[in-house]
Amino acid sequence: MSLCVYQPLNSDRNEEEFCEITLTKHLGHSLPEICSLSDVVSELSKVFESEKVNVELVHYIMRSYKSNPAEWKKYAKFDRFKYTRNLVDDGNGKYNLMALCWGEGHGSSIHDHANSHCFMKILQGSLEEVRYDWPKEEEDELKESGRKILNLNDVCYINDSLGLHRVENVSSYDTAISLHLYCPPYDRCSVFNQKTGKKSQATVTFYSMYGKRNKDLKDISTPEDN
Ligand code: CSS
Ligand code: FE2
Repeated sequence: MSLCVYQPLNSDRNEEEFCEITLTKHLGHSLPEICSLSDVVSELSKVFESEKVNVELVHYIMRSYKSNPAEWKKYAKFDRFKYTRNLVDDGNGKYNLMALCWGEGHGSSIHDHANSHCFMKILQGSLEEVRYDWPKEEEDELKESGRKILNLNDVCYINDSLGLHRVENVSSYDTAISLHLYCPPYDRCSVFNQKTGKKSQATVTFYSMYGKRNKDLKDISTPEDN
C-alpha cells in the first residue's frame, strides 16, 4: 500500500481550512461529515479500500471527530501501572484503530513506529509528546527535537522519518484517553534508552479488543518502560 502526503500536516485552524479546500479539489468531491465515532470507523474503512491511501484525508477524519465519551466509554479500560491499548477496529488488516488509556503519570518509552504512520487524537485529558532525533551513533544520548502539549480533540502525526517520540500523561490527578491509528498495523517496534541511545525490541499487545478484556494476552511490555 502506498501513501501520499501532498500538504504539510498542521493543526493551525487557517491551515486546516486551506488543507480542506485543497483536499476537496484533489478528491473531486466534498469531504465526509464526521458526526460520531462510527462515522470515523466507516469513513476510515472507505479510505483504506483504495491501494493509495491519502494521509491528509485520514488526518481530516481524525480531527473532524469531536470526542463524545458515550461513544468510546466501552474502550476506556485502565490499568493501575501502565497505559493500556484497546482495539476499536482492525481495519480489515490494513490498519489498527485503538483507544489508549493513560493513568495519572503514565508514559510510554521512547519508541519508533515500525515504518508505520501514526495518528493520535486526544479524546479526554491532555498528553505531552516529546520528540527525539534518531541516534546518529550507538551510545549517543537521544537529542530532544521538540515537545508539545496535546489537548482535547487535537491530532498529531508521526512516522519514522520525523523521528522518535515519547508520550506521557504528565497530570498527577487526571487520566487521559487518546485514539490512535497505525497503518499498516504492527505488533513490534523499537524502544530506546534516552541516556545511551540503546535500542531494543518491544512487543505491543491489546489490553482489550472490541470492548472485551483480553485476559489471555500479556499486557503491553516494553523493556524501557517507565
Ligand atoms: N506507539 C505507542 C503509543 S504512543 S503513539 C503504542 O503503540 O503503544
Ligand atoms: Fe508513538
